[in-house]
Amino acid sequence: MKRVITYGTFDLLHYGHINLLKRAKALGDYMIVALSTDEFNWNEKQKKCYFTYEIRKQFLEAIRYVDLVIPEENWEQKVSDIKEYHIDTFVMGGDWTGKFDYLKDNGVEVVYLSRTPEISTTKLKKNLSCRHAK
Ligand code: C2G
Repeated sequence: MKRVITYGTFDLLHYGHINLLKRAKALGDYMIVALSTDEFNWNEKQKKCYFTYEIRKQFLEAIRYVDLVIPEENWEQKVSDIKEYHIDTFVMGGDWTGKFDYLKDNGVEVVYLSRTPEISTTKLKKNLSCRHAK
């Protein structure tokens, strides 16, 4: 059983996220998503999520490609996650290319998948707020 892990905020879930999760799952048999907590998002990524961690977790757990959702609370946990969950493949979108190559030293394959170009949570928020203003 090949085990895959990926990390992210997944706020205002959109087809770019689904595209990523679908391709990541295709790399193995069991996929874990480490979902950024509200505190981690705010303190480390200056992201204020529209949906709380619990709601974002519910969304992800409803996706057929996702087998388990765990909290992402800090940048450093990736090494221990890989050990604790016996991960074979670590996957991230292309905007992170090169940033996690060090994880190869822990015996995992590191894969960066292309981002879906025309969609982002930031763009969604902007478009929705403009539409509301009219
Ligand atoms: N993504 C994508 N295409 C998009 C938008 C996002 O492929 N149009 C991918 C990102 O590359 C990432 C995943 O979807 O792999 C989740 O995106 P975010 O929620 O923006 O995650 P991010 O804030 O990049 O957090 O420790 C790693 C961080 O937690 C990653």
